[in-house]
Amino acid sequence: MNIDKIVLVYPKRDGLIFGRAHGSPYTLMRLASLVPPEIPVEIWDEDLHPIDFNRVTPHTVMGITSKTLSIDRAKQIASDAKKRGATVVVGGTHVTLAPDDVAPWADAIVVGEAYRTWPQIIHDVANDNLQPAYVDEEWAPLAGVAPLTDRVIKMVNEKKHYWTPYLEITRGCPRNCTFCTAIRVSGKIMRHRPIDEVVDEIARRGIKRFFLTDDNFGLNFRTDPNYIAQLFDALKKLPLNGWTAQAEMMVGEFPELLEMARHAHLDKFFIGFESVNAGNIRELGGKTKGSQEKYKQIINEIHRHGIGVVGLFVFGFDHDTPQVFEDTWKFVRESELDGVSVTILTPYPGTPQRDQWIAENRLMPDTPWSLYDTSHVTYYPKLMTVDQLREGYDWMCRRLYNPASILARGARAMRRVPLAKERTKFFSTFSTDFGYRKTYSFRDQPVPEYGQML
Ligand code: B12
Ligand code: SF4
Repeated sequence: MNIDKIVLVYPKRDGLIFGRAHGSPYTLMRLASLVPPEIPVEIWDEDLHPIDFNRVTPHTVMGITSKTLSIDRAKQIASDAKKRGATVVVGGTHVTLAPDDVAPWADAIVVGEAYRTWPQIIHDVANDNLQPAYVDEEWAPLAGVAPLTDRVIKMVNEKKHYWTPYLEITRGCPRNCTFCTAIRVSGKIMRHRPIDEVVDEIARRGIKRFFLTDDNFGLNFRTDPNYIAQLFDALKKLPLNGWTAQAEMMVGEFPELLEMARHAHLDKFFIGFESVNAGNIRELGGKTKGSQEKYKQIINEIHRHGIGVVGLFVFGFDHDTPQVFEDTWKFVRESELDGVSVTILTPYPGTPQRDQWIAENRLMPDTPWSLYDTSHVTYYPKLMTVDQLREGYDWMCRRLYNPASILARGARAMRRVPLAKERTKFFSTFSTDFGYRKTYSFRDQPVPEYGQML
């Protein structure tokens, strides 16, 4: 087939916040960079603009990225594009976790990573030889893989259209917490991008602040401190305003690296404490033991190095009773956290948690995938009723994300910021909690029908 253009689609959910979308379409930027220069490529982010199906032709290849909560929208987009004769390829998290769910309605599915399969797909389409499925779960080294091209950087114009640029430095997590998809989406082996490639990408994108896509950047403090030290040395020299990484709490045990992190402009860790209930340790992959005193010590230690901490908590584990909400709220009030994310445990396909609950017949029947957004209850909890979990979660969110609470936490966090940096840190100090407030707002909305999404 003669390809007239390749379009890469990010299905809508979040829309715009003050005229810009939440975060840059980093996955699609990396994939677009693999498209040979002679083929036109475009990124259609449905959070920015409605899809113009009039521009879809029988010579269009459409690649759609998928999360579980947006897979129904992806299916509708695929159906409309196929009516216009396009070839539709679907990749990403949901396909990787549940390929059989997508295979019936896509021309091709892409399971696992696509750094090698995506160029092959483009080649196969051009030669009328598209296969129904492409799988890459080898977790190959990241060196030299899909550097962002200048064509893509210019086309996306992150500064104009997006609040948060994303960046990948490492990939993978060996922990295998029962509820998490990381091991299947990013692999069990922790892999690193070469530092010079990371530095080059930041410089060419001209970004001053970013959020790492790495599932567990912090684990590298223990497993590969030399890489981390070299990375921090390199980032220290860049004119950055700040950056954020996901980590587990043991980063607090590495004071020298924390000090280097601060000089490398890292200003916020998202830390998965997951639960204040020590009964849940089996589910947490050995990374935390539910000890609140230990959590507080770690938060203090990280603060001591001038780095903020956003605490992530999940509700609805099998040892949780309604008491978990009070306990978490008390912990949040006492702990000086700079931001808080609370989610309802969600049995995503491909996780040990889902397998267990299927075996125990505890998944709610007929739950649409769009409710797999971590703020809806999709299963029958063990030690509370569905209503208790739902109402406890609402109670918690109302306390955490009311403007007064957000301002109080933000003001406390600002007190730790040196005067000279207050202007550049102001936005990031408050934006995390306000972002979670917006995410929680989906809780009250009815499930949209396909046609209502735009
Ligand atoms: C960045 C990120 C976000 C950003 C997204 C910004 C954006 N515009 O993309 C933000 C913060 C907004 C976000 C929000 C949410 N996220 Co999120 N997010 C991630 C994260 C950390 C990184 C994804 C990423 O960019 N990776 C780097 C890129 C380069 O790789 P990649 O995406 O894995 O893509 C590769 C392959 O999957 C494949 N591929 C992907 N798409 C396609 C498409 C085609 C056509 C092809 C060929 C290949 C292909 O090729 C790529 C290269 O190999 C992942 C965890 C992770 N590490 O994967 C979670 C993750 C995707 N998010 C998740 C969740 C649950 C959410 C939220 C529901 C959280 C919440 N409580 O609100 C929301 C949903 C919002 C929404 N509208 O979708 C889950 C998804 C689970 C699932 N089954 O769907 C993940 C896996 C985290 C987890 N471990 O549970 N998220
Ligand atoms: S440590 Fe974090 S990224 Fe790793 S498996 Fe557990 S929840 Fe997922």
